[in-house]
Amino acid sequence: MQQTLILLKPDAVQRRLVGEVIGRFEKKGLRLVGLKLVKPSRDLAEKHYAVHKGKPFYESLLSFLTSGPTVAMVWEGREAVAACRLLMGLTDGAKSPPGTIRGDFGLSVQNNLVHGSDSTENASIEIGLWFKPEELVAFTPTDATWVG
Ligand code: IDP
Ligand code: MG
Repeated sequence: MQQTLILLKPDAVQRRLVGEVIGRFEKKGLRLVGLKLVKPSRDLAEKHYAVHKGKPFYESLLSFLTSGPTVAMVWEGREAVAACRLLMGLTDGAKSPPGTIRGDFGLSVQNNLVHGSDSTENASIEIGLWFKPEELVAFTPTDATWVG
């Protein structure tokens, strides 16, 4: 079963959208296996966004991610990586379709509420950055045979 790292970035917390956004992942049928509130250090933010080092928005992105509490989560389910990316929408809120998290709640490119791993390889790396193995809780949901 695939796992993916989802972050509710500081804008989602500040704008009180945590419950709304978590509800979308829950209702999709994904199962929550890890959850915590983190004020990311510069070191953690650098590691998380290492692929963007050198880009014009890199420093601003790090300031944004380290500016306040972020909700870090691991969600599990069939095709969880792609399913979560579809729920999130496109990077730019202004271009993201209605019905997606970014399309429904923002216009910004940077302050786009949510992060989701973009591949199973990156999911595994990112989960390792944000969570210790003992912080993830495996369980079988009672509706598993219905939801998939
Ligand atoms: P993604 O989050 O949709 O995977 P990435 O291209 O991996 O998008 O970029 C990581 C994050 O960097 C974005 O979610 C957004 O917060 C920020 N970002 C991406 N492109 C820009 C940009 O052109 N200007 C400002 N911030 C950006
Ligand atoms: Mg990305």
